[in-house]
Amino acid sequence: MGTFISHSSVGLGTWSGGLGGRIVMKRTSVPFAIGMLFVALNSQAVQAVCTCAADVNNSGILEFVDLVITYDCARAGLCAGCTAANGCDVNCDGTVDFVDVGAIWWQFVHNPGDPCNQPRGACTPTNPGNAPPCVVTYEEVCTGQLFVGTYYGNGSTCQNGQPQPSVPTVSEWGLIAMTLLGLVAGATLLLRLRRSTLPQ
Ligand SMILES: [Ca+2]
Ligand SMILES: [Ca+2]
Repeated sequence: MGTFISHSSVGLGTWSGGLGGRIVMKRTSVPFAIGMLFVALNSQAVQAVCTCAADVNNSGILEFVDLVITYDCARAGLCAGCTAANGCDVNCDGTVDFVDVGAIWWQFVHNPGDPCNQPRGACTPTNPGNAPPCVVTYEEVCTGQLFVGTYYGNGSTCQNGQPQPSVPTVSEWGLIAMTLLGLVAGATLLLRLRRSTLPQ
């Protein structure tokens, strides 16, 4: 089988070989490769910045109608009013949902902290009348005057219109398992000590 030799156009080194090929990296190209990696990572970091822009109708000010427009987009896909650069996807996660509504509300009432990164969970709204039976949003938005709903805890979700409790993460399961193992080990040790101190 013939040998294919390729020269990288960005100077990252030379790859040679057919199926049994090997990578040959010139020593002088290593710092350049590291530099390119930093450039790539930095450009990704710049792209990842989200301004959490709540002026979804691009009117120049944050107003209650921004909230209504985003609510209608999340509820019924009525998104014609979302004329900002990111539309109504305020938190830039690729979807328009009630967390975006929460992020607007957070700014509308001048709450401190990052409006796009607050804990969220399932909520069963009672207001407005056309609200879905279960939405995922921030607790304050859920229980406040916007949704006047019941909040089911951070990390809870909605499935088929019903709130679902939060499931512990892998690390939380690990902590639970370690605690149980520690309790069992402690009880075993106590039992052995008791037996050893009993008169024979
Ligand atoms: Ca606006
Ligand atoms: Ca979003």
